[in-house]
Amino acid sequence: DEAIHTGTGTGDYNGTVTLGTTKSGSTYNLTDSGRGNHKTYDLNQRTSGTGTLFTDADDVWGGGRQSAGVDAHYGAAETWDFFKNVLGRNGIKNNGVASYSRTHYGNSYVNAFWDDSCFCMTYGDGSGNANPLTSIDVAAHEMSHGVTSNTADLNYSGESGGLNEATSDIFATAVEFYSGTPSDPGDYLIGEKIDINGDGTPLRYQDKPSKDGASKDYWSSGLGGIDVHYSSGPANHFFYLLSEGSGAKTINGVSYNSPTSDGSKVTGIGRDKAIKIWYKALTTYMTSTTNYARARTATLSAAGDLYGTSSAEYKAVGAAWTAINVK
Ligand code: ASN
Ligand code: ZN
Ligand code: CA
Repeated sequence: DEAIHTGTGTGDYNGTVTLGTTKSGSTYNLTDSGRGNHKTYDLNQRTSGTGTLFTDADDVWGGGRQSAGVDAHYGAAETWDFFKNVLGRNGIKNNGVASYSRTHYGNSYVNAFWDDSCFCMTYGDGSGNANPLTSIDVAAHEMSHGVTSNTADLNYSGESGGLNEATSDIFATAVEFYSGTPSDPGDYLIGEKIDINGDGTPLRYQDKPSKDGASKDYWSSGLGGIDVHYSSGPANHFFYLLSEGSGAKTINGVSYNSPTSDGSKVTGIGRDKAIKIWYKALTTYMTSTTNYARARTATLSAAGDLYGTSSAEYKAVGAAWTAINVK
């Protein structure tokens, strides 16, 4: 006697949200049958296995150990809905089959990750000033690694590794705007809720990636030699410029000021078109060895398919790559 239910949950980040749950006997559990039976588990500080499926007596979730489960389950659901409703993709493999989420990994673990071998996402609790790693942009980032693995499969080193990382950041931002809870409205910052530095700053900035002290704003010939979380910078910057344009802008209370390598001005085409172009490029034109130069070609091809090669959208794609020194 298993039945689909809609619970409510309050985690650390998204206010009170609805959750896809299942009733088994007299107990509810975090199994989302409307989204491929996505399940969310409590690893109980272990670092292997799946731990235990979260259960609850009254389908009202949150507090204590459940809060991370609520946020992880919600983040996976919103990411699933974004890919389905905005991009027409039915799950990570486009076959309706869900991954699963594991929370409370290890002790004071300040990271989250996607793993191809388990087809699952895993979240640490954070430590010190670093909050649990279960904010929606982090969840969407990790789940999007699964999409990349099952499409372009960009090699996780060199320039393709930077493009792989940027792809996860780009979808992370798109999902955060799509979901848009009052307590975590959309922004072009990655991991701003985690407070990993203890001073309120995010992990990464898409309008001007060098604000993190390590990421690059523009392509240069040495880019493939640095960590993929820093060589992602120019592609994140491309996405910001294509979406919002260069110069100063405030969105949902956050101020941005995005520069260009050559002083050119870029006019944005909006996030909705930019994300459709990136997704089509990722799923149609990019391969495991795509570098920045070929990413330019891939996104131009995608923009041509979607909007025509004479369109303002096509021209903006070229202008945004030129602005980050990919010509
Ligand atoms: N959170 C990191 C990422 O998704 C974990 C890692 O570096 N593998 O990129
Ligand atoms: Zn990543
Ligand atoms: Ca964010």
